[in-house]
Amino acid sequence: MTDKHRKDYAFLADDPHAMTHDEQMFAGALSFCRRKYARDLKGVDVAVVGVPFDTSVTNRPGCRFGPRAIRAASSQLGWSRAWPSSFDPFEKLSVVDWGDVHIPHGRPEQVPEHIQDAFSRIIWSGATPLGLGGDHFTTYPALRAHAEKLGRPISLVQFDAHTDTWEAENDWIDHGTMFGTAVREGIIDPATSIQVGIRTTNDDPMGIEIWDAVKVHERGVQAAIDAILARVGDNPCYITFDIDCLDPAFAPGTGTPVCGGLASWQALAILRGLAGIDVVGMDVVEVSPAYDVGEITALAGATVALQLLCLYAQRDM
Ligand SMILES: [Mn+2]
Repeated sequence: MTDKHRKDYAFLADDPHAMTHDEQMFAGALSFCRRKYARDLKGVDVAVVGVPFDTSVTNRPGCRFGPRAIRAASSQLGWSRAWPSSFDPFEKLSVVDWGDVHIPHGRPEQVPEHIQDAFSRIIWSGATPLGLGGDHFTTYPALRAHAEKLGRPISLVQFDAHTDTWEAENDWIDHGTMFGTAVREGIIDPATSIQVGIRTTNDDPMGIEIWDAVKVHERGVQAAIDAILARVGDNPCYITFDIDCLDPAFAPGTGTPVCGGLASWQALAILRGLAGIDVVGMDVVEVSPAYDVGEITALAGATVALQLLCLYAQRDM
């Protein structure tokens, strides 16, 4: 007799390489793209990890609920190949949902260490983390974990409205200063790093190349792709996508929205154009569901995350 209760692939999926297309997209536990939850990462290529932390935001909070919202929105992306890609990333990659990093309550000073430890566990197991924020500070301990494994500074490809390199003390827990700290600490290599979509003023970009949103709008998607590929070259890179890179029309649900940003189609086209880049880590951050409308932002976040998986699947091209 057929098992009538074989569904809910978040628990029961038996093949981390295959996407199942016969589960109702509104049902089941909220794993990323209906992937199975797993902490055993043997044979796993990518572990999706939520980082529900938002107390380093400078304006509107709420992106601690981002991982849930992205997982929920991602459930409708699992039924078909990631359009317009010519392959299914889940056939090329074994992908699981690792669950969320434990954020210690009442011990904010311990949060960076907790996040770094989770990313280190994933990285040293041989898998690659795909982080779902959380505010953008959460990228900093992830970068630390990667740089430690690489044994050298990592190249950063940052999609963002803000540079996040503003001046602060090194132990500042702040979503607007951590990339400045990362440059000073030798975690990021600024000479091979680039920021795309910027539309706030910062007099000291700390040696990182900036393609602000105006430049992307004026010169176009292909020019932005060329600039990123030229900047990063063959270096291993971390792609971080702050959802506020997108215009508030495409991503209203975020803490520090800025007008004049990229359309979601521009950002997705740029990501697609990076096929072959040596991506070793990636995240999507700053989705804040309380300010979202009709899940626009969560869906954008989930779609970007899926596009990052496609990119990861193409890194050997
Ligand atoms: Mn940011």
